[in-house]
Amino acid sequence: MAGSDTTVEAAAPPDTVKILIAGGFGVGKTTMVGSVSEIAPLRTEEPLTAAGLGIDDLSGIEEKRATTVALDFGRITISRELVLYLFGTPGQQRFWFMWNDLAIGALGAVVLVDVRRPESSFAAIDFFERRGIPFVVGVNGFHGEHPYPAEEIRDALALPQHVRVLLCDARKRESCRDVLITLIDQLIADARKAS
Ligand SMILES: Nc1nc2c(ncn2[C@@H]2O[C@H](COP(=O)(O)OP(=O)(O)O)[C@@H](O)[C@H]2O)c(=O)[nH]1
Ligand SMILES: [Mg+2]
Repeated sequence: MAGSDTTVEAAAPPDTVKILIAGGFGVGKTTMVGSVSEIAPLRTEEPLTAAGLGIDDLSGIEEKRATTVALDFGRITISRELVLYLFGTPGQQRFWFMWNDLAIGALGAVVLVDVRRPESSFAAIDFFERRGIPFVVGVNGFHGEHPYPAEEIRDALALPQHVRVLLCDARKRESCRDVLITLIDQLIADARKAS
């Protein structure tokens, strides 16, 4: 029948949003992208070598054998309307020249913090604050332990009240998903305020 009104409208494709997963060396960025991604994450890890001795601080992460040299890439579907592309940044200072490129087009970021050495993520926080890129802080407990409440970590990192601080476990999918959803909620709230 010509002009049939039974045509089913094709569902609109989901919005895709680029999110960075940042933070210091060995805080759990590659682990987070791996545990939350629904596609096999692309990793660009290289073994840690003697060249990093005396430069890369391995205290607390002595078991770390590899490090991200370009990026981690993963994807997570939040809803029919929203898919996140996750870009894990390299943590070592000598690879930071790549951060500016990775940040292009990113709507927001998760700054992961190792609860045992929060200062290793100061530079990442500074990076997003300077560029005005919204971020939430995920405090990776390591061994699932959270000795400090989120408010104490906020004070230690001198974060303003509007930055959300969440306790998380980079190894657990649900926990990482919660952090990402908090970031998305914040991005939506910011967009509503601006409009
Ligand atoms: N016990 C424990 N180990 C973790 C956790 N998150 C990461 N790791 C380990 O810590 C090391 C550094 O993590 P990785 O994800 O490579 O850190 P990145 O440098 O930020 O990408 C790796 O050996 C991980 O397996 C965690 O929550 N608990
Ligand atoms: Mg990594």
